[in-house]
Amino acid sequence: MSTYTGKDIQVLEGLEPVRKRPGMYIGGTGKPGLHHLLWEIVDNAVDEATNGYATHIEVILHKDGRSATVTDNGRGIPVDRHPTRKLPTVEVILTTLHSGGKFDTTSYVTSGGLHGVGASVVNALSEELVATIRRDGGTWVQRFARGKPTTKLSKSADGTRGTGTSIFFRPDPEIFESTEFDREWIAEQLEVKTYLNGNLRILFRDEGSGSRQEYHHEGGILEFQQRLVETQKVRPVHADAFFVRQPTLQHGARVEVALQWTESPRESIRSFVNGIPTVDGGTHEQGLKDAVRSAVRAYMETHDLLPKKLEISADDIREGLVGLVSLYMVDPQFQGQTKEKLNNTEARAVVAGAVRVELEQFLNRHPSTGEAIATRVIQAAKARHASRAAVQSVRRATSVSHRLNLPGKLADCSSRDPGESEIFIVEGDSAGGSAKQGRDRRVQAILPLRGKVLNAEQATLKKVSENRELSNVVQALGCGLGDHLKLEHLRYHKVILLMDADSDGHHISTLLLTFFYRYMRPLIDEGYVYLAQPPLYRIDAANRTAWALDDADRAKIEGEILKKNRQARIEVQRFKGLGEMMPATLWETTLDPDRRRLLRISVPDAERLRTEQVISDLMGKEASARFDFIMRHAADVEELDV
Ligand code: 1YM
Repeated sequence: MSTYTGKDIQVLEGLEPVRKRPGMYIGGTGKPGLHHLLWEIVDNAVDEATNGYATHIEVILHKDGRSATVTDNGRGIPVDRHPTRKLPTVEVILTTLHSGGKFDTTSYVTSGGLHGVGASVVNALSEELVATIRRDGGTWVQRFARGKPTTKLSKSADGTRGTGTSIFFRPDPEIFESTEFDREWIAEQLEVKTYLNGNLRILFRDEGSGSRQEYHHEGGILEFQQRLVETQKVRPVHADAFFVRQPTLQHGARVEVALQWTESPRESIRSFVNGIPTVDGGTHEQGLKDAVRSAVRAYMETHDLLPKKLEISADDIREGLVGLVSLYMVDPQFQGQTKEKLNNTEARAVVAGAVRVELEQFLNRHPSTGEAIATRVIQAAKARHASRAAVQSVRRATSVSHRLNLPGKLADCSSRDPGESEIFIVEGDSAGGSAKQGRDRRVQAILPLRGKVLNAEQATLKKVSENRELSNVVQALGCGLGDHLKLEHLRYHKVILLMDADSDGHHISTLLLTFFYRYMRPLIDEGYVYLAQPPLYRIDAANRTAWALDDADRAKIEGEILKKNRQARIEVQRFKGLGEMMPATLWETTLDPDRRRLLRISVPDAERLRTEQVISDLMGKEASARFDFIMRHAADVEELDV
């Protein structure tokens, strides 16, 4: 292992460009950009650990929730004088862009490309940063503000034991939309790091809540794989997962893969390069897919398990697969908007080569597993053929004669202009009745739902199209679904879910949102989907009537009334359901565009991946988890006065 000294550094430029165009360096100035700062510093500490110099990492989220300290017990960033800059090396590292031996692949092997640039970018975008280094028997401290040193590097203590680096930073509110960190996200990402580096220990302390959590997963990605299968509540079709670790490959690469087929109707592959998630996949993921396709196909051919008349696609082979691939390589190149897609062409063959033969041998050595997987693949292929037929029938129903095929229960509006038209999807016939009478017929359509809404998360497209309630929704909206969705055929630009404010209502909303998310995603992306907010209470006092959405709202309104008149007689009526509300009341509180409040459902880009996770984690088999989901996520929804 070569060692690092000041002379390895290539000096490029100052930090002004980072503050001028932060997006170029961290992808954006929203929540992911903010957290990117933390990942950069953590990755430097993790690098020090994976290179064998550090064993412990501590991450502290400070009480303000807007600043953090990351500490490792590695060698400590060098404090010697930089030969050309006549400054301490640590100062050069923190104040110049692209500085650092990490680009010189001989001195640093495992850092994640873009992420190696890190520390100076974090410094540039922090209101304050303090580097504390223990090294050569002393403790050195230097402070910075917005990338510029505010003190010189000075020795603050002698006779220090041990070595290590500690970086405190507080992101700059002038740069970021918000500087508040998300503790759950941080905890989750730190834990993932420990799955990817089985030897690593990370201690996470949240001073806000006083909680401490140590992450350490010796089982590595195999353990991660099992955990994913458990949290997604999908049933595996074979007991033991496939696992392979190839520590020495061409191009200095090493790879680890874990795979398990499940009953889930979708595949879920997560990929990582040098311990960093590659959200958009890339060549390594492609290599894994190549290997899976050819190994499973070869196995099925050898054992004569391929049905004669059934055509089997690569997607069929991966249906239900929960897989992980973690690649370590020198000089990874990333592409795409957020630089989260691996681009190195050699990675495809490296990963495919590391997995293909091993996987085929695994199948041959475990015949019951091999057969279970083959059965799963055949089932997927059959379901695909059946669902293609189903989609075609839905398509016929929605496109050919648009108007003639509207569901019988729909009370349509008279306008034909989708831009001004709204559809309320209402739970139950009696609420539907009130809504039909109370609405503005010109632009408001009502579709009552009666039967059970299917949980789309667990169902195939065929099942979905057989569910009467969902197919009524699809027909009423008129735009088709899945790959065949045509937004220009959507008949209403506001699709509003109107449900009771109780747990049954939340449940139905959740099921419908899951369905939209999985099968009609563009509706959510375009901001066409809303939740109506019917009141829970009617409050009467002194000839005036007010409506409260929930208990907090009720307390607030009562407080206001009592402030005006301490003797006021207040009468409160709790609605048991929308069905018992008079049509006029429903209009006044919930339907009238001038007075109602709607929540628009949105999934910001950055949240997309996590939403994906939350949906599959929580929409699994357990009913109670589903309630949880909507209760917590109601707060994520953007509030609009429409
Ligand atoms: C809390 C963050 O940055 N630790 C850390 C960083 C470095 C070293 C040790 C280090 C590296 C080398 C030699 C070498 C460095 N990173 C860079 C740069 N923790 C944290 N711990 N001696 C110490 O690379 O050979 C330079 S030193 F610039 F590359 F990022």
